[in-house]
Amino acid sequence: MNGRLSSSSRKSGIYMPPLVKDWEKDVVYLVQIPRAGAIPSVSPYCLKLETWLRMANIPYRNISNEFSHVSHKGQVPFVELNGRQYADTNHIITDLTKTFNVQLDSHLSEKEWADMQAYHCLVENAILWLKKKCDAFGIGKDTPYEVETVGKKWLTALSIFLDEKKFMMGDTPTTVDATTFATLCQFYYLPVNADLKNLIEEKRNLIDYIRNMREEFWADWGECTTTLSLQTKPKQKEID
Ligand SMILES: N[C@@H](CCC(=O)N[C@@H](CS)C(=O)NCC(=O)O)C(=O)O
Repeated sequence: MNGRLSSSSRKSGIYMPPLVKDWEKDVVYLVQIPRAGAIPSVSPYCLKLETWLRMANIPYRNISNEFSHVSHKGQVPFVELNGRQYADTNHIITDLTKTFNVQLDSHLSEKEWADMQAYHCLVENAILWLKKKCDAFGIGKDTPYEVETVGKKWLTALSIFLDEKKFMMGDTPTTVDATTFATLCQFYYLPVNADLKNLIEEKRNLIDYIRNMREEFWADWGECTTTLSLQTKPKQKEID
């Protein structure tokens, strides 16, 4: 981010009566569900977007949706910027990348960029589908065994792709890391499925990856999951 806002993208987002009435110019207000005890957010999308804002070094403030406020698309998280509302994490990331001239992915070659898109789809569409299936065990058509088998295959693919790299695309974090981290955390820190958690524990590189991302972007993890405050900042490195 170079701190200079692009004038063309100032007009994106849609006008909705803002939740934050006394908003400050060029500050992103991230509206998300309240904090939880084991993980900063039990919503993978909220954790993904907050992680991305930290990675992109964009000035933001958290606002609790108090389990009631939702975007014009009926979902959380959403953001407000300069009195306008932006919904859906992928669209928000695209818009804020332009608006704040974020350079997170700009070092990638075309081929790396294409790989990043493919892995983004694996993580967001496939693995998050998996979480929904796990949450709905006994309701859907797939048996727990079938869902776990698919899940193990995908998590193994992720581990093989990650290999010895610190972040998904190498030494430098990119957008796909926000999604990957937020998704892995759901399986690792929440009681979603014991077998899938065990698989993550067996794959040392997935554990190291979670640890690297926490160290890099969530040094206040312990503080925010203890105090449940939405206002903590990653001031100093802290890991347990
Ligand atoms: N594609 C959306 C998905 C967001 C989403 O599904 N959020 C959940 C909370 S984790 C939600 O608001 N669900 C309510 C609904 O979809 O009606 C995004 O990336 O922001």
